Amino acid sequence: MENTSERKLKIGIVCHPAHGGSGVVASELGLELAARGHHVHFFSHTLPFRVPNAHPNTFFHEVEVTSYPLFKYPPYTLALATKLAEVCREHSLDIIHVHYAIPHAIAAWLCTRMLPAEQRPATITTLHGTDITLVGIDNSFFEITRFSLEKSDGITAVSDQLGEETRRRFNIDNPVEIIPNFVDSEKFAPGFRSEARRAAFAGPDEFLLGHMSNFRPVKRVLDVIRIFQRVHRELPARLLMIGEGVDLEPARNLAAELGIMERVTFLGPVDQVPEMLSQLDLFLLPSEYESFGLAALEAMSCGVPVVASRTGGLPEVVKNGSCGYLCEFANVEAKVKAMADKTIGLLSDPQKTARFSAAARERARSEFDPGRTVDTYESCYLRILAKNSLLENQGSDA
Ligand code: GMT
Repeated sequence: MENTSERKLKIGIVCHPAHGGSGVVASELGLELAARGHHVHFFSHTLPFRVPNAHPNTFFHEVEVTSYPLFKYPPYTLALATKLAEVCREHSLDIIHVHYAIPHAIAAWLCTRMLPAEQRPATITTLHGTDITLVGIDNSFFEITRFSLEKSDGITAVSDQLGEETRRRFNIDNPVEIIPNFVDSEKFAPGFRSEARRAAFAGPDEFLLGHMSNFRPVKRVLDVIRIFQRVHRELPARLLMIGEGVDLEPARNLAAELGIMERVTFLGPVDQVPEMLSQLDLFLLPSEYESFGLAALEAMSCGVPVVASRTGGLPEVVKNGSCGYLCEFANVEAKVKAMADKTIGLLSDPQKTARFSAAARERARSEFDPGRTVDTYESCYLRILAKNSLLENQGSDA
């Protein structure tokens, strides 16, 4: 196998740029690849929030969609395919790596159809979760998602569970390679914990619980409030809510209704994620589904134990009983109670909390190392490029 460091690639990375796991993974991966000397071209309608404005070896291509009164829904997918083809022509991209299948995988395929064979990049689709489990299986998207996966030269998924789910629901012939997400444990470190920062959210004798997400219904943000209410009845505690989304207002309203509003800080989306996460004593993630749970991993890397739902790929990230607890989702009331009980039990035992905190940090550091993950993506790229060039040669020989 070719040594990955020998060949510098031109890689297009397509993602949803807003605060959300798939955009974070795409951005962090792109920055790691750029640090290894590859040329990384990001494509989106807005600069992804973790990508700095000017950064060595990275380029940003804004996808602009012309609106016209005829269009109720301006066709972003077509504008993206056009931008991809334009940049492929200009920069001879080797690879287009799309994150989140919809609508990126079909845009990548359209782009390859617009180019002559010798200019066509290889296409790789990384599945992140609801592109398979929710949006992708919806009738309006199922066929096109299946088709675009079959047309991708490579498919990866962020957890074993998501890989299984993809095979089960889409019955595709292409293999799905599992490449779990990663965290930079130097950036997401407990060292950011400071009395001064923490004092903005909780007193010295109060526990600080936290949650971070895009506040979509699948995250069960209202359950975070309900769990916290139970915890706060037993322990002096405060809650820090990071992020925004459709369930932000309902979460505020519920906190007010339950009379705990002054104990909860709604911080909105923040850029200094490690600085905030490392102030927490415990991270809550009661989601209905998580293909992976990157926010939980980032909290663990900051030395914060996690109490989460036993769902999707979360058991591959959070080890139950050592760096956190996982609770069944089947019955919401029971889950809320179980998660509150686990939180109270853990925080009431300072030695256990310290053990869990150290184990969480150690697991994040040793099992989800960026270097190893980026090596795997590089090998995946080279293998697909080699396969495509073999097929091309066979085609020209025939
Ligand atoms: O599927 C989504 O909701 C979108 C996506 C995102 O952009 O936030 O989240 C998914 O991808 C993350 C990164 O791989 C995973 O950590 C999240 O678990 C996953 N979300 C869900 O599966 C609900």
